[in-house]
Amino acid sequence: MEKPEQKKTEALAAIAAAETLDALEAQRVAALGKQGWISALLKTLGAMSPEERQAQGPKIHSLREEVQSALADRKAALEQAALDARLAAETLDLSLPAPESPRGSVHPIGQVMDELAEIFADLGFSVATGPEIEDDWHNFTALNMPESHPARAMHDTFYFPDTAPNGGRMLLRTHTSPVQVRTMKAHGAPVRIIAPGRVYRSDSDATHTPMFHQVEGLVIDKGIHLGHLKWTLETFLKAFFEREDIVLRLRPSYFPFTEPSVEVDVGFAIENGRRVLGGSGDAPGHGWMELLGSGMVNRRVIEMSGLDPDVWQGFAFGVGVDRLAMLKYGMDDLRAFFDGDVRWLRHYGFSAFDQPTISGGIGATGGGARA
Ligand code: 2U9
Repeated sequence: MEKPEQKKTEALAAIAAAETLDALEAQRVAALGKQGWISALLKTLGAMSPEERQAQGPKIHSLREEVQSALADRKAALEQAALDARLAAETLDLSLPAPESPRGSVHPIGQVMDELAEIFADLGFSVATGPEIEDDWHNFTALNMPESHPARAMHDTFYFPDTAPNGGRMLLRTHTSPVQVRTMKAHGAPVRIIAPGRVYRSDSDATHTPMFHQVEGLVIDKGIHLGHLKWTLETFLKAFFEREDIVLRLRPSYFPFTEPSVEVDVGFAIENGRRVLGGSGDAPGHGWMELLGSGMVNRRVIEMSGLDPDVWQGFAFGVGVDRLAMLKYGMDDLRAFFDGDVRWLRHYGFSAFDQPTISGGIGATGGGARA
C-alpha cells in the first residue's frame, strides 16, 4: 500500500487546493469516478486470496472514506465561501437615499376615497362595496324606479344582452345605491355605511365621463330625521375641506329613492379669481355651489330592502368623488382623471406614504394644486 498511501496524500493535497467546485469535482472523478484510482483499487479486492482481502480490504475502504470526507468538507467550505461572497455583494443599504425621485403616485381619486373612508369611519360608518355589473331590480326597481319610471331613461344606462338570474336585465350600475339595498337585505338594520365606487352612464362631454366615481351614504335607525342628515353632511364637509366655516343650504328637490329630497349647496367666496369654499353664499361677493343630493329614504325603498318602514327610518346622500377631488385639489378638467398621463399624475398624484388620518390630518400635502 505504498503507492496508494502516496496517491492518497497527493489527492488530499489537491482537494485542499481546489479553488472552485468544478476543480473539486475533477478531483472526485479522478479518485472515485468509474475510471478513478480508488475504484480501480477496490476492483483488485476481487482477485485477492481471502487472507489478503482481509488484510487489504479495511485499508482500501478507510482510504476511500478519508478521500470522500475530504471532498465533502472542501465542498461545504467552497459553498459557504460562495454564499458569503454573494451576501457581501448583494447587501442593500436601506439608509441610502433613493437614486431618483420615487416613481408612481396615488391617483387623486384614490386619495379622496381614502380620505372619505377615514372621515366616515370616525363617525361610525363602515365601507360597503358591491358588484359593478348589476341587475335592474337592484339598480332601479328596489330604488323606487319601476320599469315605466321616467328616471330610468334619465340614467343613460349601459345594458348587457344577457338576462339576470331573476329574469331582469343586466347592466353596469348607474349609481352605488344597489350596494345599500344589498346591505340592508343581507344584514338588516341599523345601518351606517358609505358605498364608494365606480358607476357608469352613457354620457361623455367636458363635465361627464362614461365611468365616474360616487360615494353614497346610508343611515337606517329608529327616529332618524333631517337634522341628523344636515349635521352629518356638515361634519363631513368640514373635515374634508378642513375648514370650520363651511355653510350649507338645503333646497327641496326630487329623487325617486328619497322623500323628502334635498339638494345641498355649499357657500363659496371668490379669492384670486378662484372659488374657495367657506362662508355664507348670501354674503356680498359670495355664491352657492350645488354639491350633494340627499334626503330621507323613501319608505317604499326601505320596504323593498326587507325592513319595516314603520320601525326603521333613515337618510341617504350621494356625491361625485371626482367632483370632490377637483374642488379640493384644484383640478379643472375631469377628463384628465382618466387619461393616465404620467406627467399629470406626477403633478397631481400623492405620495403612498401620505395616509390620511384624523389625528395626522385628512388632507394630503404631496399633490394637487395645494402643493
Ligand atoms: C338607498 C336609498 C337612497 C342616495 C342618493 C343622491 C341623493 C344624489 C347624486 C349626486 C351626484 C349622484 O354622483 S351624482 O351624480 N346622488 O343626488 N343619492 S340620495 O340615495 C339612496 C341610496 C340608496 C337604499
